[in-house]
Amino acid sequence: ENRTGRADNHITVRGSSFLFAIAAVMGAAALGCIGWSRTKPRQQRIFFYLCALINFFAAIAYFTMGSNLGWAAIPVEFRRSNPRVGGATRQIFYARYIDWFLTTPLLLLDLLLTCRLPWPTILYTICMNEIMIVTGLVGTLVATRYKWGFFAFGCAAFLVVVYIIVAEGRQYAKALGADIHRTYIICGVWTIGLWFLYPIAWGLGEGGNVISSDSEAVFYGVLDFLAKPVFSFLLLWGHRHTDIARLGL
Ligand code: RET
Repeated sequence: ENRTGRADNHITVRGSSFLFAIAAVMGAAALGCIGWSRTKPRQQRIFFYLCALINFFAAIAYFTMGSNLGWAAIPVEFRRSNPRVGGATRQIFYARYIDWFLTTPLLLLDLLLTCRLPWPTILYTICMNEIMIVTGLVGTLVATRYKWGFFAFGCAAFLVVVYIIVAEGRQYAKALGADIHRTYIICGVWTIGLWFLYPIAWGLGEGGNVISSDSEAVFYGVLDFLAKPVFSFLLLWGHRHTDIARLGL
């Protein structure tokens, strides 16, 4: 049973309520970032504004998905191991990817401005990240097994992003003193640990059709909660004594 009464794989009313709950949390987090920013002079607010935008974008994306909008019915490839009969479709929320396209670069900016990487490296990392998101979107909309080709390109781009955060960023952060270094390590470990779970959710849900749409919604929802509001708090708390001028901003 689901909102549209279709038999195909689609979130239920409870799944929809979960999405609305996440939307509310994201909205509250965005307001929290704005409120907190007002304790600082305007020149010192860049991280607050980035985090507010990340959570505001996500609130709108989750409102969209909770409202049962921003999705397409994509045919599920028939496999002997898959009990679903031919002609079945799966609900694919492309709205997620509009959110991720806008918010993952902002999350990376939060992290890479913290370690003061040179701008060409930041630009390169963000473009690799966009390759990852767009190939994930294309892959999820493709009905045939070629989807896994796009997934592989996305994973390759993701590994470049991971390398820059783990290897290059860490070197730069170390030069900025103990406080900034610690903030970078905490937020970097948090990011890498969580971001690795997204392709797993993709493979089990949108890609492989192994878990239900409701389970996928909860999987991504919990990840997004940890990767956006909780990340924002860790980063802004870590920067509470940072003079932004030290980061060349
Ligand atoms: C996809 C599929 C293609 C391969 C890879 C992926 C990774 C996605 C990631 C998404 C992160 C999203 C965040 C959202 C905001 O909170 C696109 C699933 C590697 C890492 C952090």
